Amino acid sequence: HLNLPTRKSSRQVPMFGRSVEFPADSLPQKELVRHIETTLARSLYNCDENAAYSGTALAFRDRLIIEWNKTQQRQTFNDQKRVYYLSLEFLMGRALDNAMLNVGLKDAARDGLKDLGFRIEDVIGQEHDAALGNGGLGRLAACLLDSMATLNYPAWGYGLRYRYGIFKQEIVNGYQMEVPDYWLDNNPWEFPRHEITVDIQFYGCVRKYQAENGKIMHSWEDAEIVQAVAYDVPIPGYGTKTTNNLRLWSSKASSGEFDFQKFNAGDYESAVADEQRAETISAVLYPNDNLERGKELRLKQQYFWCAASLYDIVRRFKKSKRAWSEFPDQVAIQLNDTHPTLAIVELQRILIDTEGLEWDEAWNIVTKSFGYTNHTVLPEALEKWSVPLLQNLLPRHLQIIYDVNLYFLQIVEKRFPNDREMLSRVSIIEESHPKMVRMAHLAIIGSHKVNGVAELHSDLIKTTIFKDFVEIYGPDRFTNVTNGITPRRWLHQANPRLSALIAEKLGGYEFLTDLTLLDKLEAFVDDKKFRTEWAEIKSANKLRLARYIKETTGFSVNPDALFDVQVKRIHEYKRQQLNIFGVIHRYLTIKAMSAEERKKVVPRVSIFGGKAAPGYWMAKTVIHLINKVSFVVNNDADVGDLLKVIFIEDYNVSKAEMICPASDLSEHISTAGTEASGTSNMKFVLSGGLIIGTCDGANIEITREIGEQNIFLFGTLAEDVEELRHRHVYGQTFQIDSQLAKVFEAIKGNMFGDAGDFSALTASVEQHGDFYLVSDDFNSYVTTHEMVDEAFKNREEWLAKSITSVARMGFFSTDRVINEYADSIWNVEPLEVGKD
Ligand code: T68
Repeated sequence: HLNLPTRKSSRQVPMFGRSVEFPADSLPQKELVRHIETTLARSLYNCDENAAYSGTALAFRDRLIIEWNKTQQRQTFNDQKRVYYLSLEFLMGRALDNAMLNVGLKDAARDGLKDLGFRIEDVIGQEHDAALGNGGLGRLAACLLDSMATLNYPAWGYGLRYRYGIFKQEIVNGYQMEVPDYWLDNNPWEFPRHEITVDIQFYGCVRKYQAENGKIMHSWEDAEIVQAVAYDVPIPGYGTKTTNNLRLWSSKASSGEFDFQKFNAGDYESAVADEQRAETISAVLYPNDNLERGKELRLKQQYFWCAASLYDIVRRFKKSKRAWSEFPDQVAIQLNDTHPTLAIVELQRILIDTEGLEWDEAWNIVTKSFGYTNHTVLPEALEKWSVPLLQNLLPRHLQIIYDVNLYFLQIVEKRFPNDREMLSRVSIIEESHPKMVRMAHLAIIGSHKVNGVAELHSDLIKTTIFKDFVEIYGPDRFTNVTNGITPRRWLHQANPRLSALIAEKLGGYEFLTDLTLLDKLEAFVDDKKFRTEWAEIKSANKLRLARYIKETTGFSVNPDALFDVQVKRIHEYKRQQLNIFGVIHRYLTIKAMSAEERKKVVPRVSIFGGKAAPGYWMAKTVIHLINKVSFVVNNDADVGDLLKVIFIEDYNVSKAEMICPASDLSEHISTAGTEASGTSNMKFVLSGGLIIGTCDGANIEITREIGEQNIFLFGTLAEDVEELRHRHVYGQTFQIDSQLAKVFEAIKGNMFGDAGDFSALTASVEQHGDFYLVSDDFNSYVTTHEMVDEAFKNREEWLAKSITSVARMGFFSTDRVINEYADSIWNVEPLEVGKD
């Protein structure tokens, strides 16, 4: 790092009609002005916020590039084992703020921008989120990259460079509308590498031939070719020079594809159509989370990205001229869910078809190299691809899959003779019509380690969906790595004042790279001044959110009310419907109160945010109901400040950075056993918010760390879910909770507009077996919220819980997560900076 003193802003420079001389120690300012005037060819006289953003980004980018080049050189020269993180999603959010904090010159940039007449927050706000992901899975990938760089691991991310990220959500008359997110114009954070291209094959057929040595070989022929072009994104670490690489592939017609024959024959249109078809592969991110739909284009995306990444990884390995047997000593490939499972098959194909290795030797290398992370037990989210689809698109891969399956089933048959049921249960091929390839089975068989993302989840996969595989391989193939978050973004960047207050108490910012140091905060729980400042920071964060709500929705909320937040993808299993039914119950309760009773009510703001998959009708209905309730409640003068309901449009990473630090309470209320981990629960607690939640995912470990007295748990336990579901369907009578029944009466009485609009929501509970146990958990949910109200009345107690919880969150850093992956799955060492 350049260790430059930060400059006190010596004088204000008016925006217009000035000549400026910049002090020499204001490097960012000098550099950004140079970029505005030269790179952007703009004069300072017409420099708007957007140009100020571009100039600042370019100035910081320059610094990253230098470290990035050095890091890559050092890693190449050192030639030790590298990690390759394959993820179809990287939900990066904004990069400038992160770059400024990592380079360590944010204060200097603030001063420099101020001199030019800009507030740094406004400039940061100009950046378009890089939103190449749906939710938790994509954001986890981004947090892991941050930690790998910070801990100096030689690591690459590989993904797709979608032209359109996750859609932008607009709420029109209470309904979600989807608007395309074209984000690539003026993106200073990516570097096209037009010289790094890979030809990717699709379709065609397989030819058997006899090689010179007499061996029978296979070649994939007459395939269509699409070109993959690399785009690189620098990933700076915090407090280190290490700057790793995220390589995103973009699809392009290969020069052969843009058919000059056709072109010259005057068939210009069809030549261009071919080109567009190739570019379609990386055009759009699929907007489903926890649902698989089996679309051919999605499969094309997966293979395109896996094949390009594998080619790159193999090319890099081959430069070292090592024997193939050393591949697993040089390469660890982690599969973020089953989306990259074809990489397993592709590596086997390269080794046997191109490199001429024997099957067993190749397969041994493959399984030693791969690890697979599972993120869900929901059956509708487990990937399956139809055999005919694969046969057509990737004929050679299908053959290899069948061979892998055959050898695997032979082993199973030997160990469990005569257990035919077992064979059909664990087979990669599901014998349905059409036959389907079960990607999770392939991922398990092709990896040396499989991990879940929280303790309960890792136990569940071992006892339910992957039970047979535990019997076959033994328990050692399965492990747990509980998720985390990067404290750089989710504490230091999102909540700078809290970070500064903690640093003041702990005597520095070391906690940002060793989060367990937070435990030293407990010593200050009773420190009056500290508590006051802590409370003041929360208030300021709430005030900022209140202003944002006013600007964007027009509704005024009382910043002293309890801010109760649920922001995440909208999904029935996450139970936003439980939350909004609870809000309606609260509204009805207040309406029925006397003036005297109302004086005791703790004012609340219920805040929702999140996107529904465009084709997920139930989820869209939930959004519609929230918005209708919001309209009715917020315009009811009789209720006033006692209750407000807000839906924040277009929830994304940068909004999360504003929302998390502003919550008093956040909701993580999935039906027990359905949420693999959850990571926003960690973000809220790390910013001093409390949680209401079920015994699900990482909530359980959060409870263990922070203490039961500091969290509001409620609801059915995972072990009881199945029995209840069974009773709902086969029991004599299904009695809906009486308080929930009143909520449904209100909805059916058209209190929130046409009841017909919401009949699917009530029917799902009353008529369709209440699969998500909304009725079963309703009473305990409402009662627990009453406890929350009581607790919030005692501000001092609440503050103590808040501080204690933060102090005990050390475990949930992705730094810990990465070290666990490195030790127990990848077997990689950091490459110490300055030791080359
Ligand atoms: C989430 N999964 C889990 N999936 O739901 C969450 N799925 O519990 C966990 O904390 C998080 O992963 C990180 O482990 C997802 O976010 C998806 O977004 C997704 C996208 C495409 C296909 C399937």
